[in-house]
Amino acid sequence: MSRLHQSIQAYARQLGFDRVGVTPAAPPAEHLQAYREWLARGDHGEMGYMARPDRVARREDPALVLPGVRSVVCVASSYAPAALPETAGDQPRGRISCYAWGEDYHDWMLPRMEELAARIVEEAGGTARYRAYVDTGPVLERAFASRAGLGFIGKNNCLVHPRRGSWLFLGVILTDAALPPTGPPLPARCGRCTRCVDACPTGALAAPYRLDARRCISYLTIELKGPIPRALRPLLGDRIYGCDACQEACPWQRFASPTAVAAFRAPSPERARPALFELMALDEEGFQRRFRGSPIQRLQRGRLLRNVAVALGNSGDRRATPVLAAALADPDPLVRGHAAWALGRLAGPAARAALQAARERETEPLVRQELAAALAEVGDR
Ligand code: B12
Repeated sequence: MSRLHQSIQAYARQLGFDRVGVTPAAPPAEHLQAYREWLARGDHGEMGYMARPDRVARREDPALVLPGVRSVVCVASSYAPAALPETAGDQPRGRISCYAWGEDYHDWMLPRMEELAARIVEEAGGTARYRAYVDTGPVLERAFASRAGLGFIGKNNCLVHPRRGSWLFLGVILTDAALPPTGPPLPARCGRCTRCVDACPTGALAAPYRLDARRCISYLTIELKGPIPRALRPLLGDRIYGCDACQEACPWQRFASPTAVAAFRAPSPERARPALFELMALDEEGFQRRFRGSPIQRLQRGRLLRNVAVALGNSGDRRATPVLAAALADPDPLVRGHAAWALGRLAGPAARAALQAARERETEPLVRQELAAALAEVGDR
């Protein structure tokens, strides 16, 4: 290991990162191929930023992001969850993906990556330039991280480390400094296992390595801005923010010990398995107060309550009827429409009465459609 790499590694550890590696700035051909095929199939759904020609060009050629770029420093931080204490069974609870149990990971990773980058620039002679990204840059982060030796790509698409599993946030620092590469890439270790493919609740893993985001619960509950397709709603179960199914099923997760980063842990079990009646009743101010500093804040209230309504519909628990009936008067049509769907699923006389009353006053065409479908479900007498 070169002296420079030793120093990068020691400093990355000091900052709290679990893994660091360096790779040349050209994205590997087989990953670019996988990306192009993914776009060609339309698997990116409504994530237009993944397909915009200028962004595609940047993912293919990082020199368009940072002219003269030569190296990519990749970091990984574990967010592996600890076992949760029991939550009270007094009302239905939602399931939040464990990457969102703690603080927003961008807020934790980026300032530390800036510090790491500043150190690298200093060691590389002081004139190097860099750009640091977590998630939001036009960079194929998994591709570079796998090439830098941080893990292998699993059939669930995730970067998996044989001893740390795939509960890993990734970050990349592009720099024009010529840094000695690490590696070699770890060999793929999925073998004949297809547990992730079999575990996906919606069949989003259409085949090993192939993720159709349009069916992925992470996309449906976080990225999708409009209504969730009706046929997929029952398959979401109690998931209201992201999904961990394809990672929970992976045998390599059993070697991961819980994250050492306090900011990524759930401050209370409520963060991981929140009581749904309370969430359904949140107004804008309550939403902001409750989710300040969490990745869920970026989802905005309307989309969260859309997801909560679906989970309540799936709960089969008619005690949810009053909160859902109240949501039929929500200012946000997205919330009203999904509350209507949930009431149609729960059925019963109170749900029917609430739906009929809402039909009298509702003017939004999409919500009227939802009301009509829900009333057909409960038997409109
Ligand atoms: C768009 C996006 C999504 C979309 C689409 C995901 C997808 N699989 O494409 C949605 C919203 C569905 C999503 C979901 C999730 N995401 Co996301 N997402 C991204 C983002 C912003 C871009 C990903 C992208 O470029 N997709 C296009 C596809 C083609 O690329 P890819 O996913 O990187 O897949 C690569 C490999 O699978 C490989 N590959 C595919 N097939 C083959 C075949 C062969 C032979 C080879 C060699 C390679 C190969 O090539 C691809 C390109 O390198 C990245 C951040 C970033 N800038 O990279 C985070 C990122 C990938 N997401 C992340 C996370 C944590 C998640 C979730 C776990 C969150 C959750 N719990 O809900 C899920 C996991 C879903 C899954 N199984 O992939 C992490 C992944 C960390 C890791 N250990 O892998 C990232 C890196 C964010 C971060 N900075 O930490 N995400």
